[in-house]
Amino acid sequence: MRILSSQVAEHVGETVCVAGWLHRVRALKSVTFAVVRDRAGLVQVVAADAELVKRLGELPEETVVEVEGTATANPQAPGGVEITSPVLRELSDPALTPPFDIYRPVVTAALPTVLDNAAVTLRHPRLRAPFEISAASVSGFRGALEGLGFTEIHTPKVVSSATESGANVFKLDWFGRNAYLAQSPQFYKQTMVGVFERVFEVGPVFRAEPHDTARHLAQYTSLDAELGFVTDHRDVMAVVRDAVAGMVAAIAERAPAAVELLKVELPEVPAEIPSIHFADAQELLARETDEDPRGEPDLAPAHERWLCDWAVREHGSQFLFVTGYPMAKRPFYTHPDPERPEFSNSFDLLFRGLELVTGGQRLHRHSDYLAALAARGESPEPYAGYLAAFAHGMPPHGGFALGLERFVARMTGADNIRWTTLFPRDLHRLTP
Ligand code: AMO
Repeated sequence: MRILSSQVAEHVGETVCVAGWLHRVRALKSVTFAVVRDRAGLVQVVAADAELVKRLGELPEETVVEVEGTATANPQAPGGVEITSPVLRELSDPALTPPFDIYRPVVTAALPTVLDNAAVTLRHPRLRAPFEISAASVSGFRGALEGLGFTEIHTPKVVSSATESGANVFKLDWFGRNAYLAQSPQFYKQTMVGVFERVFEVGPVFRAEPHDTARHLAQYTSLDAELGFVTDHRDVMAVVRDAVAGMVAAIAERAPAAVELLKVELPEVPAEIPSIHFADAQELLARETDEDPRGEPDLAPAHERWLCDWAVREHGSQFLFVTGYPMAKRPFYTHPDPERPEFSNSFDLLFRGLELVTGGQRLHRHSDYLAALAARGESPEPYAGYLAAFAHGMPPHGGFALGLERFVARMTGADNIRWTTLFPRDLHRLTP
């Protein structure tokens, strides 16, 4: 019976069979050591038989093999166990040599080489690890939201109108009609609050971002949630907190090897994440830095970084909510702050210097939507399907979206979110 490399130690003295990739072959005078890699890790195989030694000398690394032999304890072997007296079967053709040495612990290749050859280079344990953290994060997000009574939904990625303000939308031909790639599930998740009260979605979104930065992709994975019967944006922030805490806990639980390998420092998620109002953040920046951002409608990336450092110093938290962004910079569905209508009941969550989440309370009255669109000089016509939900009774609600690649990049210390994206799509990259 085939077992995983990590299970060999449990079968010392028995015949075992392991399948994987020939990770490394090292010939000594009398024996040859081969290391086989499978999804669970590595196991050493010791060949003494002259014919097998010769064959191992010829077989290129990355060839897919099956090895049957005796599980033998050896304190000197990695993991304290190895497979001796092996019989080796090739399960595929001899492999081509990878574009760079994927067997050395340190990654020496530059990002473009890694991305151009992702199907092979991501086999490097250090390059694969962020995706194990990514999978654990999504699992944690799902678990946290399901625990809070949210229903998972799947909404169309080809849509008939833009959802997020701005021109960064991909247009395509849909049987002769104009269509767009969804920038977010915003409209659909709000609409589904009218059906399920609480919904979430994990899916791809598309942004025709013309800028070439280490934190923007043209396609990324958005973790979205939306819930009804909120008092204001603070109820949404409490859900963000629980979702992020669930994600961090799931990384520790489900991806301990990746955490260890990448030396990930998992952050504490405070029971209540500190928050600062946008206007107060600007005052603080004006008072304590050389810059005076007051009057600007948004925070610059450098301001976000400074505020994150401030949150660590002041509150001992690596997470910081900035609330109350000016209405002028937020999409038309945003709910204003009833006390100060030039500001919104919205927020961003900053983490280790970067915006990770955007969210807020939404308008929920049909008449408010008509007024908001009119104020922006927009016709309600393209939004008819969306607006219908509000005409049929919609509770006060709000929600948020978290960018998965950014989350994993910040978690693993990657300097570019392309290290945490399997096949990045951006200004330049459409293949592989
Ligand atoms: P927003 O446009 O701010 O909000 O996006 C939410 C989060 O998604 C991530 N993100 C990106 N990640 C990679 N590449 C990009 N080009 C990119 N753009 C955004 C960020 C960001 O915080 N509908 C609203 C959310 C809501 O209010 O529910 C929205 O999409 O982490």
